Amino acid sequence: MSFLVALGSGDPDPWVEQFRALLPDHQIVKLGDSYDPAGVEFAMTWYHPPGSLAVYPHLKAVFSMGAGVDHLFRDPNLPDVPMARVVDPDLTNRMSEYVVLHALSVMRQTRRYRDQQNQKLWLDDDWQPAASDVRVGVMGMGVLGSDAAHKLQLIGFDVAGWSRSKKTLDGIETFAGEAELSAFLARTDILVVLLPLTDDTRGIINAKLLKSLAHDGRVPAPSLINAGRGNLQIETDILACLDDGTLHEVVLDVFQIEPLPQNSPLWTHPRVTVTPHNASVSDPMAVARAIAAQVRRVEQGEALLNTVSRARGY
Ligand code: NDP
Ligand code: OXD
Repeated sequence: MSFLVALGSGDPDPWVEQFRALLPDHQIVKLGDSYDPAGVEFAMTWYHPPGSLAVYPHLKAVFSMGAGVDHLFRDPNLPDVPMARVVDPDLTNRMSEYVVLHALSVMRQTRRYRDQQNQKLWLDDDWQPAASDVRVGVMGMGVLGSDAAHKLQLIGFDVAGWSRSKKTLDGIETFAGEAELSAFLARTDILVVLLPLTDDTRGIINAKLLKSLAHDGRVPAPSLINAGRGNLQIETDILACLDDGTLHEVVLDVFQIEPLPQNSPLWTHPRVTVTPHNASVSDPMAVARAIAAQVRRVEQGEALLNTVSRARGY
């Protein structure tokens, strides 16, 4: 029986080596090797070439190498087998670090003070809101969003979350679905986006949504942090909202096109922070161990963990 490493980009060899150590009773192969398709029972993918998983008659499960699974649904010939994604405490912690870092940085105006320092400018200015006065709204209250919300709450922010289904969380106001979206946005000074990219969420961060954030004078204007997926956002709308005062500051880890093209105005906008899709990088060893454990579960007749729903797209 074989385990296939199906990467559309990046070097598969370190993965092949790890899976050889973790699953010594399996033949570990990668796309392009010569092997018997009938022997392939499991595949790990990251942006596999569309159609490339459709040729394995005995495939039992597909594993996304990352937490996000939008790359799977690019493939119209995705095999009809159970799929799972990565949930890993290390990945979750790193994302929360990113979110807390940038929420604090926006609130404490580090960008402005850096500029003032560059100009040797000492201004008498004691407007510094307390975290409890700043309302953070987390869009996407799944594994990553709920951990980030909890850690933002520990810092003292006034935190709310929005998801598809209603959640009950201690001290965090929760909103669900389309019907409660406007109320969620209207109480948000810093919007943190940790949604998956699906048919329902594509382009959701647009001018209409950004104009619905709190504009009630609590902060100069609301700010945006997106570490979910680039195609959740309309970048021309974000730039226009920065320039017309709808938005104060923007932190983006993900972009409509990655790598971010050299001619994107986001690179040089004075109130935009760009990070290269590394808000939370997966530790390859932890990911490989988690996937190997999932293979063992299937082989022992146990249910897969962290499954992906085809109907929901995440
Ligand atoms: P989860 O599947 O655990 O959570 C997704 C959340 O989004 C859930 O709360 C879900 O609601 C909510 N959601 C989905 N669709 C909608 C919708 N239409 N309306 C409202 N809420 C919706 O995912 P994770 O938290 O593990 O990861 C989130 C995303 O983060 C990944 O999909 C990936 O794109 C991104 N990511 C980015 C990384 C980076 O380095 N930048 C690293 C890792 C992941 P419900 O709870 O009701 O199901
Ligand atoms: C992921 C990512 O989805 O790195 O894991 O973006």
